Amino acid sequence: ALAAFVAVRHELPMLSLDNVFSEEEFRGFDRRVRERLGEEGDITYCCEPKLDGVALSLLYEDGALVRGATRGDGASGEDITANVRTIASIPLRLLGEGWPQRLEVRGEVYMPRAGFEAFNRRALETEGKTFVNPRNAAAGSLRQLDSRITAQRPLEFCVYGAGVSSAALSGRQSQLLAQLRDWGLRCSPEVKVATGVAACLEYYAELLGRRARLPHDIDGIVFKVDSIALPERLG
Ligand code: D41
Repeated sequence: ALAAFVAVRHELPMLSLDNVFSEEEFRGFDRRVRERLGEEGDITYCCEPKLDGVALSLLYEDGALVRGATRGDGASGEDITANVRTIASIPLRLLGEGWPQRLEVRGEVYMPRAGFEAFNRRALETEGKTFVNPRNAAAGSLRQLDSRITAQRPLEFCVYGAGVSSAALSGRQSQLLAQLRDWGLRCSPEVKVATGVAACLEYYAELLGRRARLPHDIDGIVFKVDSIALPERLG
């Protein structure tokens, strides 16, 4: 067990997300995107469920996992490598070929509902206390100084993007996720590309209809301009 976690400064900040809470506000977001890009036509978005977990940075060197760190405040987090190494869906080595010598991926650690229910039942029997929700259970599980405890928790990981990379990656978010999947990282099966506001709203309605039946909690949907060069132009 560790005595404490060591602070990690993110080479590239882990940004946060903006919220919209209505169709009206989403249309406003899309309008601002088109205005700033000088785009008359429909914008293509990568639509992703917003997994309700804990954001994580994973650093791979020569294909080997060398560091796992929490997002923290976005500028710096904590080194939780030992805990991260116990999560089965996080590969210790990247698969396939062509990965950059140095590659940071970012994603969400979460506890699926079924695992949470089972874990909470056991926690009630053995310790007489439970976690309020899967998100708190995931966060508490990652905060363990003894990684043997983390190893017993039903945690899963889904990748949602890349950070630093020693080589250029795909210019589209959707293709980046497909590439990361080929390299052995799990990615949500619910990710879809949608062109224009109507298609985005359809994705939203469809996922909302299945929300209660998903294997994990979500606390929203993330719409990303699919062309990665464009968000950089958008600031
Ligand atoms: O599923 C998520 N929780 C999720 C979080 C996601 N699918 N995509 C995300 N994308 C980003 C950017 C666009 C900033 C790379 C995120 C987050 N950020 C995020 N998670 C926690 C803070 C920010």
